Amino acid sequence: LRMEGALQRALQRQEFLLHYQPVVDIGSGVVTGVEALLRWQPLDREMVSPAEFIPLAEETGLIVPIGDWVLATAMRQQKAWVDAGLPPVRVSVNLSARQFLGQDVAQRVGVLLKETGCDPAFLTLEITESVLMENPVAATETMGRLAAMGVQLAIDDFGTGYSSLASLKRFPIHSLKIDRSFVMDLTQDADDAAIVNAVIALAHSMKLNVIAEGVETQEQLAFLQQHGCDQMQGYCFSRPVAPQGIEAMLRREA
Ligand code: G
Ligand code: G
Ligand code: MN
Ligand code: NA
Repeated sequence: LRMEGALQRALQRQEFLLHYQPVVDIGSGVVTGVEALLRWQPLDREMVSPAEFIPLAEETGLIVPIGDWVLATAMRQQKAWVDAGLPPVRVSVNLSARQFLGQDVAQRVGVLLKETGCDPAFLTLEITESVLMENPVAATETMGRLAAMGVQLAIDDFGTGYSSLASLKRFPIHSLKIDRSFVMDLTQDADDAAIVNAVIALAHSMKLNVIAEGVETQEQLAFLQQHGCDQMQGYCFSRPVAPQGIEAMLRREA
């Protein structure tokens, strides 16, 4: 497989980078956090979207070293922003199935917290609903160890999988992220509006923070605001940007 070799070389050649998308408090409009999103910039070609290479990286297992690089880089960045005197910002990192279930991720995060000086209280790990439901018992155990270190946990793409309310209650999580597919047609589709409302109510009844993803329009934003959603991310506020772009936003707010 040519792509597999290319991905392997990309790590060695340091062709990966992270962009960060602001997560905004809906009430105040303040940037409270960022989500780290992987980018691949080959030397002499156009940027490759993670949608194109993450599935292959998952299949081949390369997602483990790549994901480890993402985790370490995002944690170092969080510390660098603190050291630069910027207002504290929560950094969220996506964990893949293999990273979360196939290795001792809690142990690895513990090592990286020491190595990077990242503040665990400002680190969130995002795990998709489907990954959690692949092995709810192991997931609960791993999440418990991460939560004990002070790291926060979020369920990503919420609503696209099938978590039971019982397991949702057992997971030591802090946030639910409403999948972009429900936000997209929120203002046209009554079913999507009902689903979003139900997820907000569910999250709040369990004392969880709720974040809407993929918010593109003022109408969607107004709906989410009216219905008590806590935070949002999406093109309507900002696309994912290079770290310097985040720094500029945080300086404007400081
Ligand atoms: O940023 P973008 O929309 O291109 O991301 C496409 C997909 O890749 C999304 O589903 C996103 O969750 C996933 N993704 C982006 N960065 C990472 C990462 O660092 N690790 C994992 N596992 N998935 C990521
Ligand atoms: O799976 P995950 O939620 O981690 O993926 C986030 C992906 O969604 C990223 O690839 C990011 O670039 C993309 N994204 C972020 N905001 C928006 C948005 O407002 N609209 C659309 N279409 N995509 C978005
Ligand atoms: Mn995510
Ligand atoms: Na998502």
